Amino acid sequence: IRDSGYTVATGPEAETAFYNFTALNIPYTHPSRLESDTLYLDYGDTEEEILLRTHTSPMQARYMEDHDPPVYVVVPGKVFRSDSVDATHSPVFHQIEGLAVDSNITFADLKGTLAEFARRFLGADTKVKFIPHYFPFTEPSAEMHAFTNGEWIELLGCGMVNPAVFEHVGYDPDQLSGFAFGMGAERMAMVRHGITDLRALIDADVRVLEQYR
Ligand code: 2U9
Repeated sequence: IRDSGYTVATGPEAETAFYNFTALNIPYTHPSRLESDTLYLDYGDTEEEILLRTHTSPMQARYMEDHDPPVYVVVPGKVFRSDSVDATHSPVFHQIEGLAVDSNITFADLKGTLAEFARRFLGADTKVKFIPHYFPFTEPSAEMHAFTNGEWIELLGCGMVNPAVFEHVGYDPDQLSGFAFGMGAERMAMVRHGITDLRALIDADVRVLEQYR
């Protein structure tokens, strides 16, 4: 992406349970694997059952299988959740996720990269803070919050890639480390432009769309 050194990769919206869940250290008993929380196209109780991806992360797993490290990749795309539409939720939305894997990646690289992203996205004087969180695919994990327009807001999730994920894609966790991050594209647009209802982005009212360049 422009001068950052990351390549952009895209992948399938219909995924297998292996890439959407298992490869990302989300076990069979995890609540998000239940039929009710995920939209299955071919429900089969196997790693090969087909579902609409709930995040773009399966593509980073595919990317690591197909490319030797180092990896610096960003994956944008459509994702699906069993949610009803309201001002801040949608069953279909977009994520932008990133992954950096190399021989000596540390949490300092994560902080520097994502702080620079916040400064470019929201303005040079933007402050950020990292708050501990939990994701199965990263350890440790955090939320990054940004101070903008006089208030702290949650911008994205991030963390150091869980060694269990490296095992699943055939990378050696003793030789490699990495960081990953994920954000909701609609949410980022809402934060940047002060949009309070996500539905403004999909109603296709030109009076709304004409306000944003
Ligand atoms: C691999 C390894 C690790 C991707 C990550 C997040 C944190 C995250 C959510 C934010 C709001 C998605 O849009 S949202 O609903 N995402 O917080 N995502 S780390 O970590 C990965 C991905 C792929 C192989």
